[in-house]
Amino acid sequence: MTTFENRFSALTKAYEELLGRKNSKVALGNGIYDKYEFPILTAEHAPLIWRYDLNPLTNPYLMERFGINATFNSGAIKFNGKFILAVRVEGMDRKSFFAIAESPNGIDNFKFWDFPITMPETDIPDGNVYDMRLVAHEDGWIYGLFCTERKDPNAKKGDESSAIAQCGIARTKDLKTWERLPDLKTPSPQQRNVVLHPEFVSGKYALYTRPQDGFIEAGTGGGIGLGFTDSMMNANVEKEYIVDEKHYHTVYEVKNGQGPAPLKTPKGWLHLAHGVRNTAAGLRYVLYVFMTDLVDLTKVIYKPAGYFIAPEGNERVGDVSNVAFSNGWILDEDGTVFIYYASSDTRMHVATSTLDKLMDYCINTPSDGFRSATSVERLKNIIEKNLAL
Ligand code: M1P
Repeated sequence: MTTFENRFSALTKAYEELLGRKNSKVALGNGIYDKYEFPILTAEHAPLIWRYDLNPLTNPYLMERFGINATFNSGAIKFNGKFILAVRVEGMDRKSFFAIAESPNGIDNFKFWDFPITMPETDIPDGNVYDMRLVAHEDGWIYGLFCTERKDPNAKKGDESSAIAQCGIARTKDLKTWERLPDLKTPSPQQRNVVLHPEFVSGKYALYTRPQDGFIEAGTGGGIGLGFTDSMMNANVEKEYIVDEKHYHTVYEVKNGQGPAPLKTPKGWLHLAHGVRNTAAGLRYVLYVFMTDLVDLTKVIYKPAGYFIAPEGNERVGDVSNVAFSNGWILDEDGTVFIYYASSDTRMHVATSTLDKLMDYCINTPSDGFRSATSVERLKNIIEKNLAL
């Protein structure tokens, strides 16, 4: 056998084994959700037809021609009976793009479609695009809202890092053909983590925003905001109302951001968000949940203290270590919630729960008292009740 034939046969075998691998729940868990043994998508899940020129004449050594660095921060939707992720795929050239991966059961056998998404551009080309939130809006379109990043035109000579992040908007009916709409306009100089609410609110589109001063720092604009626009064709939010603020000595003291679109429950809208705090080892990103009023979307009605999902074990290590990030979840017909989260800007995982469990967690977990003494009081309350049983 030639070098090409040997490598092709070994690569195909390894790839098929990876895609066919069954995933199982990690034993015991915390009663709120179950994590799973394996990541659901890694760079190695990228199809061989992406990574290699498979012609022995032009690639006799069967070398990688288009290296994939990571597969993370994915939007999610159930579509035609399949669990669909709009994955942030990052090449070795550091550019991110979107590609659809689908699974029959939501926990394993995720397979990329042959072609990545061809995302049309606006008049100002995107430098990098990432973190798409997929939302089936009641207007009949599926929207993909994502971050579009471009070099800051006012960057000083020699500054090749300063960038401006804004919210790109596209819509589709089939997840294959995408229509790009103008970027969102808001009063904030930068925007990331913008998410479309799935229902009209008083006839308007509602958008969760994250006003921020700089490319990295949320600064004075920190918090998850909410704004309204008459149309998505020229989306323009004139005022942002802060729904969930940053707060001293919490897991979201530096910045936070809405995850996927909230899920409607009988008791309120259920939100998944990420919170960021600083440490001597750098920023730490964790996920937390809260609920807002069904009518007044700016009113937080339940918010458990602390984090819901944090990076653990191998999840803690990657390109940007100590990060858990989510921009996709799926509520299935039977009430199961598939929570898709990425670890350390490197790979995708799933955790499963139910709408009932998540509501119970939100409503019955004590909220943050913001001081050590209040945490001790909450703990004593639980202990006393248990000892009285
Ligand atoms: O590197 C961690 C995350 O950083 C950004 O999130 P935020 O805007 O909240 O700081 C994003 O670039 C995100 O993609 C990334 O996972």
